Amino acid sequence: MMKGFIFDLDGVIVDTARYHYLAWKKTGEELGFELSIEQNEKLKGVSRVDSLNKILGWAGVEISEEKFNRLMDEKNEDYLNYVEQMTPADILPGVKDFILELKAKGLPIALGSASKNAPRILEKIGMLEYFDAIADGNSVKKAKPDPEVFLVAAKSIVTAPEACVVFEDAEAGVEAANNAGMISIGIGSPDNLSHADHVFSDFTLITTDFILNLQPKH
Ligand code: B16
Ligand code: MG
Repeated sequence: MMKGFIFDLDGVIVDTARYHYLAWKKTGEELGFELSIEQNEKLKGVSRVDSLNKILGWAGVEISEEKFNRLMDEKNEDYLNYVEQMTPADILPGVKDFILELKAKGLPIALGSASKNAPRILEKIGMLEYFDAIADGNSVKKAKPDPEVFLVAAKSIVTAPEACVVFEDAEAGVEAANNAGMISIGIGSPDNLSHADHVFSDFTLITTDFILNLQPKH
């Protein structure tokens, strides 16, 4: 039986990708570059530093370290202004009930997110207290697809990686879960998440019985 459950944040619990997009688009404009929705897709699950490096690469622009840091700070300020407007209505379909069902069975829940703003977002949507542990951009050095964030999460809930299930919407996140030896459940379209062990379009289609009865990979 699976014993530990790790949730990515953006794209799994809430859709903050549109806020990241609006904020990065403004950064792009300062660089004389228009960020497309397709390019924004490639920033999902990617850390803040790596996201700006990708944007600079697409824009074909080189900047000083000082400007780099200023653009990152400004982007985060804009992003946090959107986050401040978030409410429990922003929770994605089915995920809250799914987590509550696992909690009712006494099973541990952890967050495994690249975001440094994860606790604030969980607070705004009223879900912070549901998590037994939070592994996020503040607690790890290596970005997904490195398994570090999920291994830290599993350790925090004292559960062996093989007994953990990860819910992820990004390709790099699915790879990170696979690299950690965990079961990967993709949330979204099978077209982008072909390496996930199972893919569902949202949590209204997933039962806790199905998840609990999955077999460890090794
Ligand atoms: P921040 P996740 C990721 O969240 C986002 O998908 C990604 O677009 C963002 O750049 C990253 O968090 C860092 O976020 O700027 O708030 O630290 O999907 O890993 O929950
Ligand atoms: Mg995500």
